[in-house]
Amino acid sequence: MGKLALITGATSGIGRAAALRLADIGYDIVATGRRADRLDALKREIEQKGVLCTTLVFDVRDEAACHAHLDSLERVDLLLNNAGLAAGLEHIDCGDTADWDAMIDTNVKGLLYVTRIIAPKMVAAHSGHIINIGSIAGTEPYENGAVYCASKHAVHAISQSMRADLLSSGIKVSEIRPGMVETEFSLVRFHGDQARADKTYEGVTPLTGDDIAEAIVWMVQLPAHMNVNDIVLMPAQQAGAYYTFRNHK
Ligand code: NDP
Ligand code: 8X3
Repeated sequence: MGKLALITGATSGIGRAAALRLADIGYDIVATGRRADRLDALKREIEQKGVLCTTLVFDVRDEAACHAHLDSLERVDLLLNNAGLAAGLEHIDCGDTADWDAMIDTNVKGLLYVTRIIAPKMVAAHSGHIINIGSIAGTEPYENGAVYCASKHAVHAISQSMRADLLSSGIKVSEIRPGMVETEFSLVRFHGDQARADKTYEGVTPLTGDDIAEAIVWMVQLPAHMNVNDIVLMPAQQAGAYYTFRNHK
């Protein structure tokens, strides 16, 4: 029986790339997200690789939906807590509280709901690996990003605590904290404004979802006695939240 990876937010970006790369190394995939058509297409692509792909359409903010879709999973070897978003880029006095709710409810509470369901299964099996997708925003608060940064600071704290909590159960917990990755992230952050999203990557070669997936497949294939606690992955042109070198035309 092959290993099974559960990936939240597999309809796009990092999650989609990770699903494909994990399938390449023989994982059966459970791919989740809210967009059923995207998941159907991903399933077809993954099954051509000769592994199984199950798709689950639900919103990680809905705890009852998380239970309805995940309770029956018998075994999960790898949980990739990836579903997340930034919404808006505003000073604190101008932010939209609906955006704030979406970020906290998805990036923090959604990750917790899914983990609360899957971690006991791993504890019972005395094995498993949880990889949380954090961000450089999880250690570098930046102007206009108070709530996104707060949500990723929470992911950073939760990752460290859960690593300690699950240590005696033989479960690895890793966190990946990327800088700029070109996905649908900026389009979502700017509520569908493609021109503004494109500006984020102007003059820079950003990371891709596949770059992050490459780190994931490396991390999951390390020997049993080795764990990556925390890894920061950056474009070569970005040193931190405030330091990006852009090529000018
Ligand atoms: P994308 O927007 O391309 O992908 C986000 C994924 O999350 C989609 O599959 C989306 O699926 C899913 N998702 C969002 N909200 C929900 C929800 N409520 N319920 C279920 N699934 C949801 O962005 P990325 O791939 O870049 O983002 C993945 C993770 O990486 C996020 O946690 C993000 O914060 C983090 N990150 C991204 C960086 C970047 O520069 N791109 C840098 C650092 C971290 P659907 O809409 O179908 O539900
Ligand atoms: C995404 C990277 O710098 O836009 O988490 O916050 S950043």
